[in-house]
Amino acid sequence: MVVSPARRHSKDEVRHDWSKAEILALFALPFSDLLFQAQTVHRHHFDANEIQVSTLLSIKTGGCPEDCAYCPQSGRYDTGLERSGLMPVEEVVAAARAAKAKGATRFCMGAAWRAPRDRDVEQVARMVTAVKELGLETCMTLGMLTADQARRLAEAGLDYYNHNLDTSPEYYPRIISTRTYEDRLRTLEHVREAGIAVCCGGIVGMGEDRDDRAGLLQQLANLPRHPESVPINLLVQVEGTPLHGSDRLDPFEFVRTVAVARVLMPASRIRLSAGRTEMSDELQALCFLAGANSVFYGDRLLTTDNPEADADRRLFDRLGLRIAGEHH
Ligand code: SAM
Ligand code: DTB
Ligand code: SF4
Repeated sequence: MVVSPARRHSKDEVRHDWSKAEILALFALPFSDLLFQAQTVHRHHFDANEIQVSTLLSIKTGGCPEDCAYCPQSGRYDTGLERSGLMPVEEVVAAARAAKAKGATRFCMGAAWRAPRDRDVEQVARMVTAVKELGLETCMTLGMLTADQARRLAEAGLDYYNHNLDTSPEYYPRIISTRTYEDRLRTLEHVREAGIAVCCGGIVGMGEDRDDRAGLLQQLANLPRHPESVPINLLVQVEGTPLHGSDRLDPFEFVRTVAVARVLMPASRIRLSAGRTEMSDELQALCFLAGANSVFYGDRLLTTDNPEADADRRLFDRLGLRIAGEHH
């Protein structure tokens, strides 16, 4: 097919050269115009009435050496969280089986590590293989990975790796001092090179400004390939963490962030992630209208609450949303 110059700028285009000014201009659109644009892009790339659901499990909880200011699992803050060591494979499989029975199609396992040791990777590789045997997609989030570790997980059959950029490069030093933005980008490269799909997003509501939200989305959208999955987390404020008591984000600004993510990364799954227990059904519906087409499903995130699966089912029914991969 001959590609005309006009077509190069059509709705199909997936760009990697977004400027900050362009992104801020999207944020500044009248709310209805931004949602219309996001919904148009969304419908061009996806079935707008279908939602992907992933269930999370914390396979190693608390006592993390890192100082991420939002995180209840950092060993540096007293959040009253009970620590636990790496879960036995059988327990992980039992949780995955239960998630599958509730309708999840992807199972995401998270560990409170700065980075896994090689022998940890061997142990989690066994979990990946066992969970896959149940017919679920697998995802892990374990901190920084070397190229070899990423390859090892790919060999075990890992489908997705979650590693977030969290915020803009400028705001980042206010949130984490124990690892750099560059470290994160390097792990993402290792995951890509190993052929594992990338799940990468961030957190809003950490006291950052719109420029930082635009800066985070710019980093994500200008990666050599867009992450297949982009979690947008609203900070869950946990007592004892430095960010507890941060100013709440205007809910419409949250919806705008989702909509801009949809426009910038048209073919990626945008996941409405942490923070849903604080959101009304109506606000979540606005997020779906803005292009979010994935959620965490099940009554726990890693250590904090998420809406009950049954409540989500009712919400999806009321909105006419179908769960991706589920038989109807
Ligand atoms: N330790 C690994 C790491 O940081 O890469 C994996 C687990 S870590 C808990 C996964 C992600 O959860 C973080 O990158 C962060 O984006 C998100 N997260 C952690 N605490 C959060 C909170 N209180 N509210 C919203 N998102 C949070
Ligand atoms: C992501 O972006 N959000 C999830 C998942 N990736 C691992 C984690 C949210 C954690 C919220 C705080 C907690 O439950 O500990
Ligand atoms: Fe540790 Fe991950 Fe929490 Fe940071 S976000 S403190 S690395 S568990």
